[in-house]
Amino acid sequence: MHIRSSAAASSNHTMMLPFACTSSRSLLRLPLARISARRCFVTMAITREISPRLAHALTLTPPSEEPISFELAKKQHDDYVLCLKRLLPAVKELPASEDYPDCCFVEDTVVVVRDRALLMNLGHESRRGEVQDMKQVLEKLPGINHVVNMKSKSDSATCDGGDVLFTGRHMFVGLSGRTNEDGIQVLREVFPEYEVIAVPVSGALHLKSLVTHMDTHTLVAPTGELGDSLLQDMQAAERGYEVVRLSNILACNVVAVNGTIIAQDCPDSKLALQEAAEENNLAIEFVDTSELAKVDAALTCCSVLLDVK
Ligand code: CIR
Repeated sequence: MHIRSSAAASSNHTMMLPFACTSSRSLLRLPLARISARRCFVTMAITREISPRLAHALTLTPPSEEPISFELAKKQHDDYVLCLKRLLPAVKELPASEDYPDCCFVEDTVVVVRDRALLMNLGHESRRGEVQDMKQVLEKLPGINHVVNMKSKSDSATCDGGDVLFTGRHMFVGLSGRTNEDGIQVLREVFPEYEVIAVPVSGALHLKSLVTHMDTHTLVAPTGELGDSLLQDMQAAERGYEVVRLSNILACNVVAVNGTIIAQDCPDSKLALQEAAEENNLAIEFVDTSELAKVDAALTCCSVLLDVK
């Protein structure tokens, strides 16, 4: 019961119970085919190189004493892209932009579900121009049949892709400093076949800074009250999610790709994640993007994942 042991790190174990519901035994009773059917399939990723002006990227937190190192950030980003290349048949890398210090955080620019792409009107004005290059790429991509601009649907709507957690069954959207109610309404309009659930976000930049998914039925979320209230707002248990609880928030941001999860190499959560991956019949690869975390970036933000035929 490894996941329960990570859950036990919560400050409030009683409240945790509805969400700490994965156990080796319950999963072992599930046929392997059913576990495999929960995997997230991806055919392609889009990434973008780090801007030479990364040092000017937005930050919520005061800049750390140690300034961000472009070289180290680039190496960490390159390692992440290499990892994607090992797992995916295609990775399209866009060149960096001098104009947009945050340009490598492509996840924020678009939400894609199969052949439909919704270009975001990003919450921070300084990042809005990043969408143009993504638009050009998507419009030329075979398999993408609809490219819609959020701005064309509503003038007041804003949303960052980092707030959109699409598990394959539900679309949870963070109501954050970057994403507003009108933005969530546009998502409902463009993806009407999915339930779009607004989730208030505090204490982090985006919803996915706090919670992500390993597969279509398993979330990764922080221990403690922060995770408890988030999971309650998401009605995670009622919607049939098992949850891996980790004490390190950065480690809760994982990327699910074709039966493998890519995760941050955080020593305090590594073992719990490894055990959780194994219990869910998933492989795991660890990377380090700690330098990008200095500008509030998580792992998911460095790619747009597509399932195009
Ligand atoms: C920003 O504040 O917009 C960037 N410095 C970080 C964006 C990270 N995006 C993400 O995790 N989805």
